[in-house]
Amino acid sequence: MSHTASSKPFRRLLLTGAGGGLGTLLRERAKAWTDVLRLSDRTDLGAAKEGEEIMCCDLADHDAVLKMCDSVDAVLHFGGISVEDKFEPIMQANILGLHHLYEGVYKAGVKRVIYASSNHVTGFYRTDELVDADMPLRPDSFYGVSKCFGEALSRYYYDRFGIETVCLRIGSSFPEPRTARMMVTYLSYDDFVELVRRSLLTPRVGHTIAFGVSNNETCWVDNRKAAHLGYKAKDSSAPFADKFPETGVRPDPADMSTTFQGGPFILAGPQY
Ligand code: NAI
Ligand code: 15L
Repeated sequence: MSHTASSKPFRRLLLTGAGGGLGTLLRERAKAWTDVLRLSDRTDLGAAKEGEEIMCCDLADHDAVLKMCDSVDAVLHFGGISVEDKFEPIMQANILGLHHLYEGVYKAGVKRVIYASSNHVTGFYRTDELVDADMPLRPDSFYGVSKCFGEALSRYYYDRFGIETVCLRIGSSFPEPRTARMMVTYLSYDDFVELVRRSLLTPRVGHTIAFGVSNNETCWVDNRKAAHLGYKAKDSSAPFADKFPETGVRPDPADMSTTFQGGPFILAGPQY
């Protein structure tokens, strides 16, 4: 994972979704790991700053995605639809787009991808269950289903071609928790960056599923199968307890979104 031209571990990293919430954070923080940070999104990213190059495209554009992957050492894939939506846009960005990305990664000889999966691949587990990486997927939305596809596709590229991926099942990574549920799923920005750093720099990751949560008082996930990453959360949602004294969710038999870990995504899906 290292090269000799500079003290940084990578020569060129690709960051997709660079205009989004987590992408904007990584645009600043990932520069510590690479000589050149290649940024991509379908939205305008402004002018390239020092140490950056910009190659914007839509993930649904096959040829552009293949070009975007050329000459990169590893990919931080944070682009795509990040909430529940109609199936068509999710399919274009998160399913077709992901296939384009892995074709590009294969053709460019990229060795590792850090893939933004989501807690919504297991959102249909109840809030009194502890979920680990080997339990069957139980997506809670079309969005969650698309992230299951990403986990399966990356597994296939590892088994078939040895391309390593760390699938980060991110909880809720925002400056602070926004709801009582997020007191459980909160991942602070610093913990998020540390999890990404370890996912990139751990010498061998194979195909790893890691849950992205801070050290919150209530926890719905068991991260022991990602112990080789050495990730130890430093932050917690506890300082926000005054805002959300009813941490978690109070189950209400009349409202499915309170019974399952996926919360509002449970009811956001198709309205037939
Ligand atoms: P975001 O919605 O702020 O950023 C996503 C970016 O992807 C946007 O800038 C958007 O323009 C871009 N994008 C969407 N469709 C695209 C397409 N077809 N082609 C190219 N770019 C496209 O989301 P956020 O919060 O930054 O999340 C980043 C990733 O992490 C997403 O994949 C999301 O699903 C995942 N994630 C985030 C969580 C969080 O708490 N922030 C929780 C779980 C997963
Ligand atoms: C996600 O997967 C979304 O990308 C993010 O916007 C949040 O809604 C998060 O899950 C969550 O569950 O809070």
